[in-house]
Amino acid sequence: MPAPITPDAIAAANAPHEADLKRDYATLGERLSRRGIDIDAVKAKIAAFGVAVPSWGVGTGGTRFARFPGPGEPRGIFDKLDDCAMIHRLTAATPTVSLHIPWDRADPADLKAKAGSLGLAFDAMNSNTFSDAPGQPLSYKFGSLSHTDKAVRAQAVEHNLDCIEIGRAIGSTALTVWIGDGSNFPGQSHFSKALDRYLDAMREVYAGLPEGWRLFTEHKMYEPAFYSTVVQDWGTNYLIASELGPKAFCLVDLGHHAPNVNIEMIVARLIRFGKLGGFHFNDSRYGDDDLDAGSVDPYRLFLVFNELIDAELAGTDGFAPAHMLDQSHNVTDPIESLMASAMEVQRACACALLVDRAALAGFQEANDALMATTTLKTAFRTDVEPILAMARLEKGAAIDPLAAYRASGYRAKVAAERPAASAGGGGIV
Ligand code: LRH
Ligand code: MN
Ligand code: MN
Repeated sequence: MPAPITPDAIAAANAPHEADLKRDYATLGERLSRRGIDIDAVKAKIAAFGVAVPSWGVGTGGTRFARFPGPGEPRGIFDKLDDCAMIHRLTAATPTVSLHIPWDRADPADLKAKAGSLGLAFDAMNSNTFSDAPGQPLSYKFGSLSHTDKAVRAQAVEHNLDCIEIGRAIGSTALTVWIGDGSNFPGQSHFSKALDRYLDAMREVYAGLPEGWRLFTEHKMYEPAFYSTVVQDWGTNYLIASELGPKAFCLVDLGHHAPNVNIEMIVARLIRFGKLGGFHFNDSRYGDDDLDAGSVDPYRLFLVFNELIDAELAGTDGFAPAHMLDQSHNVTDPIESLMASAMEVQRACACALLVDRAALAGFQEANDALMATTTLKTAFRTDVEPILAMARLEKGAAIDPLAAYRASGYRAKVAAERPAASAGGGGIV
């Protein structure tokens, strides 16, 4: 096991930056107080904010064409948890890990013990019926929960119930279901019958939810199916969550929409009807690119958080969306990318907390379009880095996590212990 970075090493990395940070924080605090904002209150919110790391994100994902593994690729879930712990120690922003079964299958007692020893807990479980596990009796080539064959559907239901069992044993309280079911040719699949079969199967999964659990259904417009997809957009997802019942909610993966779709508005709609379950944060330019959160369009991420903070301040009943990352890394060290993304999500949240909501409401009422949009821009343009860094410092994390990570030599250490992974074909979707 690699030596995790110690509090002393983090303190040593922080020492040369501390005085500057304190000055920057005080200056920003003064500027914000002129706007009627208490910087310490914003910092407290950020300190309490966490986003889950996807276990699959700490490995090199690859594309449909190739995978170029980096040094020190995790060999399995226990190595992945070590990497996740590194991310959390340096950022104090990722206290939980979201597992994918069967990729992360292991004895639940061992999973729980390992995570506990690293100070981590588990977020939503993710089932996988979009690929065939070795030795699996029936194939998902033509679908899973919506398959025409009842036996395949039953196998997929059983897998989801199994994920719930594992989740229950390790302290998770949610199951995320994304299926790749769909068709490649017009006429290949009967749209309504496929959806009905999916709903029937999901009713069985829903019936297996333990007390206090939530079920997240995740939509995605296309891929791997290229003509039609069973759970293709937020509208269908909303209908599904409504059909299933009060424990079912929609999960919004930012990369799963048509180009130009107004994602923040979808978020607002789902909030309005009490069906927003949570997020898979990432960024994209073309499709489900799974790029680092906020790396392409940070303003969109901010606009999503603008809706979330608006709902939180309005005291929307039972509002508790799950925040998770879902990324795939091909050209960066995954630990660095995940740290950067967690901080981008925090940044979007902090900026959204700075929006002058009374002013915005006034401009909206008065139809003052320019001042309304300027109100959002004023918040977005504020450099909140001192708030994020101070929250990290006070929690024993790094002022500059990327620099501290590079200085730690962690990647070289794990590369010495973990055998080099072989390059190969396509990765995850
Ligand atoms: C599908 C998806 C879904 C899967 C993950 C690996 O594209 O976003 O969340 O579980 O990728
Ligand atoms: Mn996703
Ligand atoms: Mn995806």
